[in-house]
Amino acid sequence: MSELAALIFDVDGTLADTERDGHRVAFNLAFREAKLDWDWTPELYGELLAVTGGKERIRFYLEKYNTEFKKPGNFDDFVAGLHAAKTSFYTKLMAEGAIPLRPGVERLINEARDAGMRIAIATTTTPENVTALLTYTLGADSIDWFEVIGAGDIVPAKKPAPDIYHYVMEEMNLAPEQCMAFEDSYNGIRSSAQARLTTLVTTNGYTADDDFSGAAIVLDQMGEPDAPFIVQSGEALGYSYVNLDMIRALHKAANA
Ligand code: XBP
Ligand code: MG
Repeated sequence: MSELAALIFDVDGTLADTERDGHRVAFNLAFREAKLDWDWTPELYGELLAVTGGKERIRFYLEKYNTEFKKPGNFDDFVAGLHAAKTSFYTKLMAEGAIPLRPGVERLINEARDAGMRIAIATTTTPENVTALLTYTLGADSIDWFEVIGAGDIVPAKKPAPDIYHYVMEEMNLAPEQCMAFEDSYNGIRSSAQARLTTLVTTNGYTADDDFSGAAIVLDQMGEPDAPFIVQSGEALGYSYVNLDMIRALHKAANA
């Protein structure tokens, strides 16, 4: 059996609850700036999350929810421009400290670093967004803690395709059985499971009812010593908050 060598984290929904009060708000600010009357409500945004990637999500919205909109001739540039504005608004929101890390995330990352465990990121979001979130939560130095930050358009096929996990593992020269993935959504678990990774899921408001088949365990959060997680499916092996011992035990059970 392979020993656990690395933790690979998804970002949105896993490290921080960024979708409703971060990405969604930034999209709406970009729409307003472009004089578009589009309004992505929290409910509508939950449906738009079916598609990963901001540019892809804008296209999906126009194809499915706003078919009356007359697309400009230079449609690709139009989408790219809107999305660039959205990224700028999003990173400003992060700089204002709009979104904290989820419970247990900072503790687990620190524990992993202290133990010499390798850490990396596999996300569909734009690289600048990852840098901004890390900088304004863990500090600018934290960007270098992650050996690989696989993000955005670095792979053409975003989650649920497994490509971003393949990219990260290839960069780290690791096999799936040496890694543990952390995800929060249906598209996320599809991606990590297809890459044959043992995956710990923490759900959030948008993903609580998702299908997490293939996950080693599904929790409501990582939890803290004084604020235990709730198990949604799987076996917590006697643990009440996620720490490195629990991750090693889950990894061992899944890869036995
Ligand atoms: C979440 C996503 C992203 C963000 C928006 O990815 O699907 O598209 O919602 O970011 P993950 P961009 O959970 O894998 O981190 O607008 O930069 O694409
Ligand atoms: Mg996610």
